[in-house]
Amino acid sequence: MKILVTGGAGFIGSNFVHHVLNETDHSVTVLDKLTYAGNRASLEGLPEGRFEFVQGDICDAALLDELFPKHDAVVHYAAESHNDNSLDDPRPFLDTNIVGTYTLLEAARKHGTRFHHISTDEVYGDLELDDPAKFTEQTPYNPSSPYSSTKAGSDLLVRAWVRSFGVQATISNCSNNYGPFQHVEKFIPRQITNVLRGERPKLYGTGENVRDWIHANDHSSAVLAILDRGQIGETYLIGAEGEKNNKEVVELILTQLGQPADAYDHVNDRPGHDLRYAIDSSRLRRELGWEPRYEDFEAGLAATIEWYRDNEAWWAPQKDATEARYKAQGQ
Ligand code: NAD
Ligand code: TDX
Repeated sequence: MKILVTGGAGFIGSNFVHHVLNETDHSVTVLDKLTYAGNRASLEGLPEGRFEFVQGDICDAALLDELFPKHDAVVHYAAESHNDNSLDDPRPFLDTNIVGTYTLLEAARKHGTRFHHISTDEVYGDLELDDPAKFTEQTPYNPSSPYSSTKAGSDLLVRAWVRSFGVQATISNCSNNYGPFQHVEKFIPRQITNVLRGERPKLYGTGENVRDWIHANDHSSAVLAILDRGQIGETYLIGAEGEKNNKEVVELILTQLGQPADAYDHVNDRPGHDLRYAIDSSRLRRELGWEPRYEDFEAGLAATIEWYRDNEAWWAPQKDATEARYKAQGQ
């Protein structure tokens, strides 16, 4: 297959591109606008004959008309992805997440292209800390932030284009990813790079908020399984039983880096901060036979810390501007 990967210079998209080129015979074209979150350096050293990079915007219908007929499938990762940025300026989230997804769906309809839409568990809102239930494919949509509401809107567009126009699409909603190539604005890389620079980690509010962590490579293997064997029109939840509260994660990072576990600061909480996410991925496991390979979070975190230690040249150029933005928000 020839796969067009939107947002392939971002965190999870670049992990997917490496995964596909390592694990299959498919070839890949990345379509990426290279916003502040995209990094060409995340795609270095890939086999030339099977990999191509196109810089461009998913809202550019004429460019999509050129690219779609040359590909068998499109996997759509491109998005504005950071909740804090969406609270500061929601507009780019509407443009890329809503209008961009609409533009891609119209191209998929016109060219009859298989389409896989990457989404998030945040479309379901949040859970109480002691709620025994987890999100399933049947959980009603209830997004909280401008980011998650635009992702929810994009999911609904995909469902409508399947039902109304017969577009050959699937959707996946995944929990929080960690691993190499994640922008330092996000929680885990921010804290690792703070400690590596001699700064203290910054915990929003009390730190009791729970996220359900999955390694980006496990997300990639799940997406490949859905592309291969998923049922058109269906939604699959992706998760790896990785619930941890933010305080526990910061303490692990500090300990693994040889610091006292309490050497962090509490900073302003995120407005509207979702309390807890938890994924029930039994449909994906049962119907498509998928299993996560990186189930030991502490080992995965240690490897991620090593990656940031070894790749300061990759993250250092983003760090000062990111911290300046957070400082202005008291975070
Ligand atoms: P990211 O911010 O690291 O990367 C986004 C990429 O999209 C960047 O390379 C950026 O340049 C590109 N992009 C942005 N706007 C574009 C446009 N208009 N045209 C073309 N390219 C554009 O994001 P990420 O964390 O890798 O997330 C990727 C996808 O996975 C998103 O759809 C996100 O909603 C979803 N997701 C993320 C997580 C997570 O934990 N990070 C969890 C579940 C789902
Ligand atoms: O400095 C910080 N301190 C802190 O306590 C930052 C940056 C975050 N946090 C908290 C907020 C969240 O409870 O850590 C948790 C994780 O924060 P983020 O990394 O911003 O992720 P989150 O808001 O949970 O969203 C992520 O997972 C779902 C991705 O960014 C989304 O793209 C994805 O859809």
